[in-house]
Amino acid sequence: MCGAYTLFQLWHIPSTKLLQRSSKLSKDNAGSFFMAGIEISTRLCLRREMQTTTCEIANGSNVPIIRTKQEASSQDKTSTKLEPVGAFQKLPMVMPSVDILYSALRKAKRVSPTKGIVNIAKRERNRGAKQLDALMKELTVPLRSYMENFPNKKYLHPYERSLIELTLGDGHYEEVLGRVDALRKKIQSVGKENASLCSKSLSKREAEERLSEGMKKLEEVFKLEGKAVDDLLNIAKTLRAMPVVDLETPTLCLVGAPNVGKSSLVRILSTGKPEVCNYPFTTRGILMGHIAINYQHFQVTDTPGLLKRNDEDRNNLEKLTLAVLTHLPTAILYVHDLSGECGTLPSDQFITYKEMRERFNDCLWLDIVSKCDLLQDSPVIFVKEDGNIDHIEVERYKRLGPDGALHVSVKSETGLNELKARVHDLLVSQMARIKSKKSSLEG
Ligand SMILES: Nc1nc2c(ncn2[C@@H]2O[C@H](COP(=O)(O)OP(=O)(O)OP(=O)(O)O)[C@@H](O)[C@H]2O)c(=O)[nH]1
Ligand SMILES: [Mg+2]
Repeated sequence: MCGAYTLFQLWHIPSTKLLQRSSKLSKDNAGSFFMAGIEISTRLCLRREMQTTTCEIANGSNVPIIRTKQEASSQDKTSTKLEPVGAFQKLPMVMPSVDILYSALRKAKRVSPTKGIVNIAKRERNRGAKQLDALMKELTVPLRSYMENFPNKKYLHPYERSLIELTLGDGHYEEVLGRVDALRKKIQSVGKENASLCSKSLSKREAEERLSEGMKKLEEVFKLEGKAVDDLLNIAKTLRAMPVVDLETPTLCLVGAPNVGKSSLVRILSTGKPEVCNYPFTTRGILMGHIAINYQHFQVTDTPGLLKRNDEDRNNLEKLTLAVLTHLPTAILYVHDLSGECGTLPSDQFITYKEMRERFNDCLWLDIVSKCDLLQDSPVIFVKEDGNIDHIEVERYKRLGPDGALHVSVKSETGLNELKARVHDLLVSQMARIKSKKSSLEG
């Protein structure tokens, strides 16, 4: 008997259904399954980073293509594999702009003039200049701290960099930080200008007027541009909510065309409960789950489906899948649906599969033909003598899937025990790879 802990972390375009589902990862996640004849009991693990979270994915085609093919797999996998991730969990807390403003106004108004100034006009202009200076500082200090503590995107792990681009939209992160900094500079200049004017007042009345005008101007500027701070707050919330990935923990990544049964298999392999529906792109983001077998910890990610098309035409959901494969040390469980149910022709699945296989050829890999309850028994392949090799390969694929693929069915439970056993082996091999990579880097 061995323990297994599983919990799922969702990261996807919000849908009410998913949000509801994602918020109740609770005791009903507990369960058990059999692997290679051994019963594996599953329990809930309450680690903070395994909590279910959601975030929005940017729409539109303005998001850059993730680096492609050899560039992606060779460079990123080798050079960045063990770089730290987790920058999103260290982001500073951002105060809503309205809170910054009202707290700054309150504090500034409490500032009294320097003691010992007897002349009333002098005292008043001293008070005015000091209050305007205080207001300027109270408004700019938090903004400066955000500028210093939000990481520069270019120093992030490439996986986190991709997440920023794909979830927020390309350039949005930098644009918002730029607006926050511009606001800081504007407040600084308006504050200095008005404090200086106030300090030159010739009478008490003039000093009072200049103080009041200065306060009003600073307030106006902050109100006008303060949305930048609120946008930054939303960015921080979104990024902080992203699933925490541990680069040293073996990860199984389920990949395949939309609607082929990836999430259904994830539900079998872990106690995570991603949504399963009979339409493409049900899974609208990366779902990060955890399994522990024999006291070993593994991560599982369910990903959006990949269609047969060029990278330039891929939507952000597909790009997320590629980002995971490109930047995380994953083993791949590639799911093929030959039943005709999923909406992508087997011949098209074959083309995408070949491309992915070539692109991520360093990854440990397991092929699964899903929904085998819908397939005819004992498929027979008739090969004509004059058949062209490519054609034979496709025909063979359409009936059997790739060589060595395991045929499984979630519905009839065919092949599931073998699948679990093979997944375990795969993840253990992935663990050995990670360890050897780590020791070669350390040595
Ligand atoms: N007959 C049969 N149907 C299955 C099997 N596995 C999954 N399905 C059905 O296939 C449909 C798609 O399943 P999902 O698990 O949501 O597929 P997916 O690949 O995660 O889909 P996307 O998230 O949209 O990419 C659902 O209607 C499932 O009930 C199976 O073994 N047999
Ligand atoms: Mg799915």
